[in-house]
Amino acid sequence: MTLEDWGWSPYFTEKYISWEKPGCIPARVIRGEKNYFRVWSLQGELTVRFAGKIRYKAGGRADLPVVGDWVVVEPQSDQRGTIRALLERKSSFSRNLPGTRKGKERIEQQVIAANVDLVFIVSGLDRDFNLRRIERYLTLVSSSGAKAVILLNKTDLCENPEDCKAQVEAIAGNSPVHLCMARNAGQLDILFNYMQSGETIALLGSSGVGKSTILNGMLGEDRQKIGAVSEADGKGRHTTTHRELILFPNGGILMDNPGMRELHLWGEAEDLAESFSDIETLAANCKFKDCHHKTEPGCAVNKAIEVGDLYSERLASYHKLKDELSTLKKRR
Ligand SMILES: Nc1nc2c(ncn2[C@@H]2O[C@H](COP(=O)(O)OP(=O)(O)OP(=O)(O)O)[C@@H](O)[C@H]2O)c(=O)[nH]1
Ligand SMILES: [Mg+2]
Ligand SMILES: [Zn+2]
Repeated sequence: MTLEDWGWSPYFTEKYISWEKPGCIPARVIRGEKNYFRVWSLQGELTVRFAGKIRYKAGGRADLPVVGDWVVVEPQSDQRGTIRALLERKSSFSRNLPGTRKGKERIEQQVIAANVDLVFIVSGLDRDFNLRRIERYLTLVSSSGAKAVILLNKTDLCENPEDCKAQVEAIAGNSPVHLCMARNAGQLDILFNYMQSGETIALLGSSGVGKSTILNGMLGEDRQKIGAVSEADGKGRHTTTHRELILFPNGGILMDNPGMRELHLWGEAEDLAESFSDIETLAANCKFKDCHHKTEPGCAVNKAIEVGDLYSERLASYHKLKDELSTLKKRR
C-alpha cells in the first residue's frame, strides 16, 4: 500500500513540506473515536491522540482533525502516536451544528468529513423518499466542492422505481441518478465505475437507507454492521455510529457515515447556483435583476410555475434553503 492508494497527492506533498521534521510521518485519519483517532500510515494503522497544542491553537472546532484528514503524526512504540499538525484540506463537508446555547440557536460550523472527492447521496425508495431532502443534500455537497451521485435504494419496496428516478432526475442537475437494490449485491456493479484509485467517496443519507449494505455489497464482505428499520415509522436505528474510511482491494476508498438526524446547511447562498441551476437559469429572464421570485411582476420563475415548467414545491424549497443560508450569513 502506498500513500497515493489512500488519497495522497502533490497537493498534500506541498502542504507537508513546512511540517516535515525528523520522527514525524504523514497519516490519514480513517476513524474517529471519542478521545482518539485511528490513522493509516506507512507504518501501518496507529492509534493517535492530538497534541494539546493543536487544541489550543485551533480557532474553533473546524480546525480539529476529522475523518478523511491528512495529519502529521509522531509515532511512538506499540502502534501509538501523537498528531502534531493538520494538513490543509482539499475539500470538506460542513453543517451548522444543531442545538441551542443559553436559549439561543447556536451557530457553529461542524466539519463532518474532509478530502472527499465524490458523494453517493443514498435515499430509500420506501418511506424515506423525499425530493426536498435530496435537494438539501445536493446543496450541502455543492458547498463542499465534491461531486454527487444519487442512489435510490430498495427498488423492491417501490411500485414504480422508474417514476421516482424521473422525479429525482428533474431536480438533480448534472448529478447521475441510479436505482439499486443493495440487498442484491450484483446490482451494485455500476457503482464501481465511480471508484478510482486514491479517490474518496462518501456515503451520505438518513439512517436506514442502506449505506452500510451498499458498502458491504461492493466489498463482498460483512464489514459494517447492518440494522433493520423500525416497523412503526420506517426509520433507521442509527446502526453505524462512526465515520470510517475503507480501502478497496482494487483501488478507491469508501467512507461509511452515520445517518444524519438533522442537516442544517453551512455555506453561502451562492451554493444554490449549482443545486438549483434550473431556477437560476429562469431567473435571468425576470423583469427585475434583483427579483426574489415572490410577488414581483414579470417574474420568469413564477411564470414557469404557471405554465407547468416548474413545480411550486421546488421554488418553495429554494426559498427555504436560501433563507436558511442568508440567516446563517447574518449571524456569522
Ligand atoms: N428491502 C430492502 N432492504 C434493504 C435494501 N438495502 C438495505 N436494506 C435494509 O435496510 C436496513 C438498513 O440498512 P443499513 O445498511 O444498516 O442502513 P444505513 O444507511 O447504513 O443506516 P445507519 O447506519 O443507521 O445510518 C437493513 O435492514 C437492510 O437489510 C434493499 O435494497 N431492499
Ligand atoms: Mg450504516
Ligand atoms: Zn423572479
